[in-house]
Amino acid sequence: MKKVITYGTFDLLHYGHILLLQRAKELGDHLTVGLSTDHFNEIKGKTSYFTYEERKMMLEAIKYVDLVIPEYEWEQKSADIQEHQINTFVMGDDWAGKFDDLKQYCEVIYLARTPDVSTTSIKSNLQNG
Ligand code: C2G
Repeated sequence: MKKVITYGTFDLLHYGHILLLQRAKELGDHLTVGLSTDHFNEIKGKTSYFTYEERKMMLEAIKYVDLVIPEYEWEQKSADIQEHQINTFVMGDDWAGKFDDLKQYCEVIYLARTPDVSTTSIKSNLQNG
């Protein structure tokens, strides 16, 4: 079984997230998502609209997602990859190059971001009407 992992906040879930998850799942048979906890969001300088539990429930409802685990810190990825016997690590290409150190553990793939949609733009569009 080919196992894939990706990480993120996935707040205000939108089609850019879904297209990332769909393409990530196409790279294997099983997709694990490392979901940023509310505390890790603070470390990342993000505040999510939905709580970790709410975001986790929504991700678990997506047919491409097989397992959701908490992402507590930047440094946990190599341990996750080894513990979960991951073959492929995937991120959107806004992260291109940032996780190349993981190539010693698994395949690292950066997928093109979906243009013209982001949680930030959704929030600002709603605020500005
Ligand atoms: N994404 C995308 N297209 C968009 C928006 C997001 O492909 N229009 C992808 C991002 O590139 C990322 C994933 O969807 O791979 C989740 O996006 P975020 O929730 O914004 O994740 P981020 O805050 O970048 O967290 O340790 C890694 C971090 O947790 C990544």
